[in-house]
Amino acid sequence: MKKEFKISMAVMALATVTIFSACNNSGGEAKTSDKDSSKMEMTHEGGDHIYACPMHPEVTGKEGDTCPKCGMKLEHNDNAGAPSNVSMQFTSNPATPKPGEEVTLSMTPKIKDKPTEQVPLDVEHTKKIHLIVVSDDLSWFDHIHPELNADGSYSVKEKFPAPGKYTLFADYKPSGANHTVDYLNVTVAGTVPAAKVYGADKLTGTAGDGFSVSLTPEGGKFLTNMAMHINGVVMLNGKEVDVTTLEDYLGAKAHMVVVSLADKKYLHVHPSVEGGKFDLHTTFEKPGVYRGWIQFQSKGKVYTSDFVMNVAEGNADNMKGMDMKKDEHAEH
Ligand SMILES: [Cu+2]
Repeated sequence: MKKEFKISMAVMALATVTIFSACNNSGGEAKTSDKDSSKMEMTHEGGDHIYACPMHPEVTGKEGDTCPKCGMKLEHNDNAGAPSNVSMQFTSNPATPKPGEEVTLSMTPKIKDKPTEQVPLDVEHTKKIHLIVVSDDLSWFDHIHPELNADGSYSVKEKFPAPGKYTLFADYKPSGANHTVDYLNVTVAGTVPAAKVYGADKLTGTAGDGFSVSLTPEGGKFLTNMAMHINGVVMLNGKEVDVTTLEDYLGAKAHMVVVSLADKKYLHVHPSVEGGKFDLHTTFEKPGVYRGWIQFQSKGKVYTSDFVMNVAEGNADNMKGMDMKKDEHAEH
């Protein structure tokens, strides 16, 4: 976090300079400790298959294990745990755009200490880079996909609506290495408008054309220190939609991103489908205000619903209640 902060300060101060982001965030999560990675290597040398969480590749284990961070079943993955030495060399042109001005965002994956080497990226969810863009107060969100150019860079055009700082999460996977999220910044010129202030949870988000999505955290509240399950129901004109009837968007029935307001921590939430509803799992590491955006597709059109979640510190008292609910659920 300290490094990211330094980089964002540098971007603000030297917005015209290309910033080589030196920090690698594996899925925005804490780095694998040396102890864990040596354990992983030994397992690999022993000829056993490695199982890793699809969303948190640093979490490895054996077949049948589940990820303590999100509750997903670990999947066979021989690449799991391979450290990513890759980060995005990023430029925006113009470097300090005006509100509403078209900006070209360019990024090139670079291997540390090998600046001339081209870095192939795997296609994930039908794209090589998912770029999530949010305003500093998280009142504005966009999800775009830079496309590969002949020179090995990826670029995409964007228009930022208002002055102020924007955080860009470049979500990608170098071939043979870990899933990576780089945190980039663009500062838009002008007087920054007052930041949006958030109050209570907003768990129903309208999406246009009569669509809305409602979230319900299992156990009734959002807490840290536990794998959260959140139910997501899609409604169309007041009637529940079986989410299996939605079209695939980027190779899945929905995509969800959650970002913390205070430190812009990026959580890619994996929505699985259960009984015609979404079952979203994630882990909140710190208490505070989070915003979420879920995106899905119907009749060729992409819809976005947005949410406000107030996450409390999970402690012995409030988690006890959650466990009871969980047990009830398990007995069904
Ligand atoms: Cu994407």
